Amino acid sequence: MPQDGDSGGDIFGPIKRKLIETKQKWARDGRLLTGETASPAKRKLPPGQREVKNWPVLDLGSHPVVTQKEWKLSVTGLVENPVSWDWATLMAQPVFEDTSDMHCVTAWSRFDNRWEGVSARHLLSVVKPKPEAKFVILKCYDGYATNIPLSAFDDADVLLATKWEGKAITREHGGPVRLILPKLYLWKSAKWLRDIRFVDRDAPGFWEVRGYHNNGDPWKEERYG
Ligand SMILES: Nc1nc2c(c(=O)[nH]1)N[C@H]1C(S)=C(S)[C@@H](COP(=O)(O)O)O[C@H]1N2
Ligand SMILES: [Mo]
Repeated sequence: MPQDGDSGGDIFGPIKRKLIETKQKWARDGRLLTGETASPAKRKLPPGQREVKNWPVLDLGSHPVVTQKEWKLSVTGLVENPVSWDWATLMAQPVFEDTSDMHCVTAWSRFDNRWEGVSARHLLSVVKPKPEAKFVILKCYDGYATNIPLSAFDDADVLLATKWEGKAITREHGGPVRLILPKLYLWKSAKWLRDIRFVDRDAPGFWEVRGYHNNGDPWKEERYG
């Protein structure tokens, strides 16, 4: 008696029968199965990183008190239009929103952070760096500094962030304004941002002169240099 799904081999002929047998063997062998799943737990992290759900605080230990009223950002150096922005001027710029990941050199990563602020590319369109400008030096209200190639600063996911997950960035995380540069380790994302300077020669910052890598790409594991 023919079973369901068995429409009687004879009408197919020997060639088709061979084909079906081959496919059946593949099915038994699990051919083309990767053993991977699309589960979120398998989402790719840079080498040596582990995922955290909280947001750790890391800095030199002093959390400067900078109110929105006191906050000022100067953008100088090799640019056509140097600017000094106060809070009201910053708020008058186009709002930029983006979701990105954070990778800290101390091996934690946090996926899908929703940021709001002013995009680096908008800032660049306002100040217009000169062709000689190759690096960006960031200085902060706690005395911290870090250096970034202009090519990394000039990216679609870089911003002067004022909000995280819809709320003002807290003082401990660098509020009122910090940089967010998702493609490099988080030490490049300067908190309590005060000064951005465009220069032609690189000037390693606080951690870069203390053994951290000058560039800091997590996917290349550029932790120490
Ligand atoms: N102004 C300033 N920015 C800073 C630092 C700092 O000490 N001062 N630490 C850096 C380092 S080493 C890290 S890992 C991140 C931590 O940011 P978070 O505390 O918001 O997680 O800030 C970076 N930006
Ligand atoms: Mo760090």
